[in-house]
Amino acid sequence: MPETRKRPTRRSWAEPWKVKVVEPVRWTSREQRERALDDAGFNTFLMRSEDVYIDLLTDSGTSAMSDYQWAGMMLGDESYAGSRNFYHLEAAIQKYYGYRYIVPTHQGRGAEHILSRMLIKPGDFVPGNMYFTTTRLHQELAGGTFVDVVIDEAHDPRAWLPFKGNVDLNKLEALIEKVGADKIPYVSLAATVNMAGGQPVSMQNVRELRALCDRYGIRIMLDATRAVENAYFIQQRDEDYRGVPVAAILQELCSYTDGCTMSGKKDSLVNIGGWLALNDPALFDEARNMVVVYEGLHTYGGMSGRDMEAMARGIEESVQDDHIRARVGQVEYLGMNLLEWSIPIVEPIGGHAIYLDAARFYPHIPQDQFPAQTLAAELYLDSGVRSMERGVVSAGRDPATGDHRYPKLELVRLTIPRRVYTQAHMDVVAESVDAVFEEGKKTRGLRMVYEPKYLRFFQARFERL
Ligand code: PM9
Repeated sequence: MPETRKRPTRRSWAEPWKVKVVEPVRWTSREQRERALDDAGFNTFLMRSEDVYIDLLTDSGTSAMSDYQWAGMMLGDESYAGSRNFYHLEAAIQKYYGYRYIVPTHQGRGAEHILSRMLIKPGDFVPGNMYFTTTRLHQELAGGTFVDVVIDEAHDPRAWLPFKGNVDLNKLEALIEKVGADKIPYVSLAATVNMAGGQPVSMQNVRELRALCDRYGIRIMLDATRAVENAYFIQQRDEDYRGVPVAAILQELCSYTDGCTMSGKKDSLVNIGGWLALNDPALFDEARNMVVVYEGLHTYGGMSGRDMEAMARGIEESVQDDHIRARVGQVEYLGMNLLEWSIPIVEPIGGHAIYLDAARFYPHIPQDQFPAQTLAAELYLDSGVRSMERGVVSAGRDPATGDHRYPKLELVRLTIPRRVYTQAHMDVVAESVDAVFEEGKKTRGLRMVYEPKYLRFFQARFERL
């Protein structure tokens, strides 16, 4: 062996699975993409997936299921009432999340709807660590007003904090003192915080939040959609949790809360499904009654038996340390590539997505000409990569004034589905983002030509200025 032989300086990790089934994706020409974007009114939600090459619109319902989950699909008990798969799902949630009572729903917003209708009265205030689109809308439809109590740094894409999703307890206490605890049905705690870039909350923060809420007799309802990813960040970033299994961290995190809403389409590795979990038997009774009105019987809540089985098995897989490490690791891989090329992204890198800072891509485009919507369109035109606007369009209008809400963050989300794409796909994405960044100054903004009443980002249409 030559003495000068060069050796790698790193030891790489790899995904804890191998591919058994593949789904072809289609490369398109620039002309095809221009036509597709035009037909979709410059809104990536209105595109046909056939026209997309690499789909980073969302990690919601887009995961690849394992052979163990697919095997479970064959064991679906499609009885109207009392399906055995419901009991498996209930047991998995009780075991890994630790809540006592489970109400299944068709997806996360079904659970948000029931929770909001049950607990929020007109005139109430719902504090939370940054808004999420569907969550806030259900709070508003129930007559509540969402109040942002996340730490200030969460609104700054450049602030580097290990737990940038934390609740600002001073802001929360000031709100309680101002409006009174009886006007606050619960604190809406997200882990991780999607709109801030997939940023986690620390265990210490949640513990202190519990103590504060106990002093005032206020409930904490967790949005557990990506709580496993949050638990992983706690393991990685908090000395006290080094070496503690993610499953144990998740249990502890949930133990400080009174219940959760859940979109199983994310952490739980399924294409559809969700739940509402509660510890209070009286609330459970009410939710169980309500679910039959809006979702389905309390032992299916809008899901088929096979979907519930896949979710029960997905939950078990989702809390495995090697799974979650590879999942977040892939997001990190893409983000590190972009940072190396000085592309402006939200830092630190979050759990489920890379967020491009559209404000720094296009400093010449004012926010009412939709820089992030523009960037998502340009990225698609360059390479067929589909992403999602998370800026002024997503923020919607203030129900009181009717004006656009102008969020501090004007972002485009490159959301990585779980167990779907390879490192090579991530390389293609990074190179396309770089090409679009280079073209920055030449890019023009958009005008909105159609705006639906609710959650406008899903269906609004735009034209180039
Ligand atoms: N999140 C996402 O792409 C899908 C719909 S919005 C584009 O990020 C949180 C934190 C979510 C979430 C959905 C829901 C609603 C609640 N909380 O989509 O109804 O990220 O299952 O969940 C989406 P469902």
